[in-house]
Amino acid sequence: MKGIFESLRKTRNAIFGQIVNLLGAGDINAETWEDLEALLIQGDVGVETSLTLVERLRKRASSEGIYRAVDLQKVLREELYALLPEPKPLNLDYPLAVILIVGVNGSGKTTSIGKLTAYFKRAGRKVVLAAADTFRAAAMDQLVIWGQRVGVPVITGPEGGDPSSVAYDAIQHAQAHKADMVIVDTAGRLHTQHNLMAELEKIQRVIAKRVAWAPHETFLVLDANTGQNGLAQAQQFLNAVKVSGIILAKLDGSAKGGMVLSIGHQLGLPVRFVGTGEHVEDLALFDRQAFVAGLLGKGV
Ligand SMILES: Nc1nc2c(ncn2[C@@H]2O[C@H](COP(=O)(O)OP(=O)(O)OP(=O)(O)O)[C@@H](O)[C@H]2O)c(=O)[nH]1
Ligand SMILES: [Mg+2]
Repeated sequence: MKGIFESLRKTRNAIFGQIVNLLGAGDINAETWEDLEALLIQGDVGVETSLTLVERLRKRASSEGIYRAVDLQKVLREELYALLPEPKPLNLDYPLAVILIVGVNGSGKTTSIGKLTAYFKRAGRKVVLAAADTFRAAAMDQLVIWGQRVGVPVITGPEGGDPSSVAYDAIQHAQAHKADMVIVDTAGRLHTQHNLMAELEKIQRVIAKRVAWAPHETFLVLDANTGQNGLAQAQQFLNAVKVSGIILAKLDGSAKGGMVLSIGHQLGLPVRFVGTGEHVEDLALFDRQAFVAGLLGKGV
């Protein structure tokens, strides 16, 4: 089982290690700020967030009389941490909690659901899965396999059937069997597929009719390899459904972990979990301190 620190190895080696080196020696000058800004942007932190960060560092350097680059390292660590929204507890404390999972094709939705199910089962919850990706029979089969692996029931429907009715059936099954959590898988879609986006809204509406305040959490799964493009995708999903948090899948293979900073700063969304590999246990609850340590390395 890999943790956040290890999963950020590529991100750390690619860009953030260079940032730490840049702040390794010498006095701060105009070039330091320019190089820092360029490296942050290269590190998929996003232009807006990178500019904000550099501005905050400049202000602090000037107000605190910092002139040695090495003394900026600690300030950088603090400001990276401050960019991440303070996590509130997950909103799942209900007799029947419903989680809706959305995202583009192949982002890692179904795999993340398998891992999430194991995570919540360990926490003592009784989970039912809804295979509301009725687009492809293979997609439902994939979730059924995860259900068997983790040992929870999976409710499916006919191929090409209405995904909302699968969500509806899963909630009914959960109510009848005294389960306390339903996780709904959906078909991957692009924001340009308006009918599919409308379908998501419908699933959300049907769930809301069956269970008060549901879906209690709606997680958008982003592939960590998409970097800043993932943010543009996210914006479109936010227009269709009430996304409450991000699952950042495939962080282990990505050098673009810096995108987490702009997810928090530009979208105002918390990253809740990160995918750290392909196995059932490869899911880490997001932790701000571990994340910043993972970016900068243990020496900072
Ligand atoms: N290394 C790594 N691979 C992952 C992770 N999460 C998912 N994958 C892989 O990514 C691929 C796609 O994952 P799926 O879970 O099928 O993605 P999906 O979003 O359900 O895809 P569609 O249903 O087709 O939209 C699979 O090969 C997974 O094994 C992760 O955290 N790390
Ligand atoms: Mg899937």
